[in-house]
Amino acid sequence: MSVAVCPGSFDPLTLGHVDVVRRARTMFDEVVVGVATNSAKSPLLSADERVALARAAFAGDPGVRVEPVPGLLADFVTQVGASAVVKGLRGGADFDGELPMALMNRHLTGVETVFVVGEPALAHVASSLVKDVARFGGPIDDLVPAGVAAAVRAALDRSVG
Ligand code: COD
Repeated sequence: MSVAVCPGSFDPLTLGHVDVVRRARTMFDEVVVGVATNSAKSPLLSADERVALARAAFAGDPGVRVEPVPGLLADFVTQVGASAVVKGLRGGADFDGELPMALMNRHLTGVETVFVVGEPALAHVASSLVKDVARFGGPIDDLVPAGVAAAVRAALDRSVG
């Protein structure tokens, strides 16, 4: 059985992420969505919230499961028996950021990274922009799976709180 890991910080999960995971699932028998820590970012949502929201979003997708990544992604990929990491690209800037990570993950464990081109209609959808729109009271419900917008608003309320 072919297994791939789709990792991200998913802070929050967006429809862009969902699109990438579903495209990965067309190529692999099982996709493990790995909710990881990006040490360059300070998350708004807790790891538990990000895992719970992703589990709800993919509850109806056979062959997709969601797990926390406790440490190094390369170790997690080995632990779940995946043959590849799948990442999504919106454009050249994404590739520039992803290339060093792909090379480092291959250096660490030999795992290959496969890039999929995301849906162009979602190319503007980024977690950082979604949080920024929500922070200033804009609508984000059509950019994220059900339940995510409310969780983002609640976390923003807590953070100013
Ligand atoms: N269309 C297409 N792709 C998209 C879209 C969209 N609209 N939105 C997001 N994506 C893609 C991104 O390009 C990325 O590939 C993926 O979705 C996840 O995005 P984010 O922003 O949720 O996640 P990142 O980039 O913060 O994830 C970085 C990791 C958490 C994966 C990385 O830091 C990591 O592996 N951390 C674990 C510790 C580790 O191993 N560190 C060393 C890494 S070499």
